[in-house]
Amino acid sequence: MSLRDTSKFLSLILRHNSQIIGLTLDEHGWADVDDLISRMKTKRPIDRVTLDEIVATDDKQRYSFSANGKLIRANQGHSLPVDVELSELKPPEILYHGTGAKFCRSILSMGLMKKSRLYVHLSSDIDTAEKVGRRHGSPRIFVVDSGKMFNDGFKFFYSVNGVWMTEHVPKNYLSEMTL
Ligand code: HQG
Repeated sequence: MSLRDTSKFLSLILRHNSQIIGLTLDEHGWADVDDLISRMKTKRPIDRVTLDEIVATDDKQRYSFSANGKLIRANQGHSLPVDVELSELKPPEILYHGTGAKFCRSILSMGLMKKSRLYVHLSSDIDTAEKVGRRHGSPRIFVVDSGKMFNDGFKFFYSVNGVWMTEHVPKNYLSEMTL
């Protein structure tokens, strides 16, 4: 089992389905590290040293330990209804959203929807948006007029690993970039 596979499994548990290993997250998305390790034994065995390595080297810094190291949570990306204490902030004037070409027509008619996650995910740079878009096939990038949205009263959140989020982007704040 590669570290990457284990990390993907960790992401599934900590963001979407902790119950597949019978793990309970608290209201802020934290799991007890010892409990997690012991429950992962039958599915994807992991020890504390490997878990520390995954958290430290993760390319998107997806996970955090609590200050005392006894708890772990995903920093963002959840579909499980937990409050990971995101910072509510004024966003940059422009943010980007990467998606697949197959979704463009629907996005242009309904705006950006959060679908299964708690928020629509946005990035402050085009490269990241393009990578996110590639996960869904031929990539497309939307420019989000986040400055105007903020002035119009929409809330924006920022995670400790640098992802911007909002609940919905109506279509009038979107324009498609030519790649
Ligand atoms: C699309 C990954 C049709 C949306 C990434 C996206 C990110 C619509 C897909 C993070 C739509 C949902 C989140 C509409 C939105 N009609 N399609 N009206 N509105 N969509 O995976 O943003 O590696 O839930 O464009 O890097 O792709 O997991 O969201 O294509 O940061 O850490 O519906 O997940 O990070 O897909 O990705 P997702 P996402 P991790």
